[in-house]
Amino acid sequence: MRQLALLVTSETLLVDDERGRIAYVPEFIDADTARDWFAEIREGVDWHAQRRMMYEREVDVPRLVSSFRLDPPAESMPQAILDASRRVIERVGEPFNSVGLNRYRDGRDSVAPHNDHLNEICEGFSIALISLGAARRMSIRAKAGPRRVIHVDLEPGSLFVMSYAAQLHYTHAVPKTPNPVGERISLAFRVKRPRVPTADASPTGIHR
Ligand SMILES: O=C(O)CCC(=O)C(=O)O
Repeated sequence: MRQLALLVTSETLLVDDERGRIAYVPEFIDADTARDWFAEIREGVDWHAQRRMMYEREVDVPRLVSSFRLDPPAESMPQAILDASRRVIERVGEPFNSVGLNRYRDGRDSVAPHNDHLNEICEGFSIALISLGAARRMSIRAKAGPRRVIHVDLEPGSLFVMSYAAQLHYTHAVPKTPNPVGERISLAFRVKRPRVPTADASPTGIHR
């Protein structure tokens, strides 16, 4: 009972109503492990710079990204990500089968306000984020009234969990900051829909 009480008090509920549930768990991973995972993932992952269309112009995505499926995990996946996925699955109790990685090199890197692509994730399941490296601010905004804005500094080793319903009613963002800030890596765990065979499977398939 004592241990359960400690677990419950370590979780801060930022949102918990008919518009969804958003929870923040600082020190989910101890500081030494968070430091080791950051170093291993930074070095061991094949990071990509991406471009995307914005207002009819192609622009850089302001961060590096990568991703892995967990069903089953690729052999090239760093052990740290496997360990992190086990911890998150155990804590949240949901069958996360993919992890998206974001690497923010400095305060100019960011993610704009958005909700997750609901057509890619299984209905009803949460999105869980582990933060490593420098702390960065997450800004959460209700899409409709009553107006609600929440800012939370995502500390290294923390866990941040948003319910599926929260994706319908809130956006989340990691804004740019003019303050000097070190590198940050986030691991975003999702329950993705099963992969469907695409035209890419044909010998002359078109790659997107
Ligand atoms: O880096 C973060 O904590 C947020 C990442 C995010 O919003 C996303 O991957 O969709």
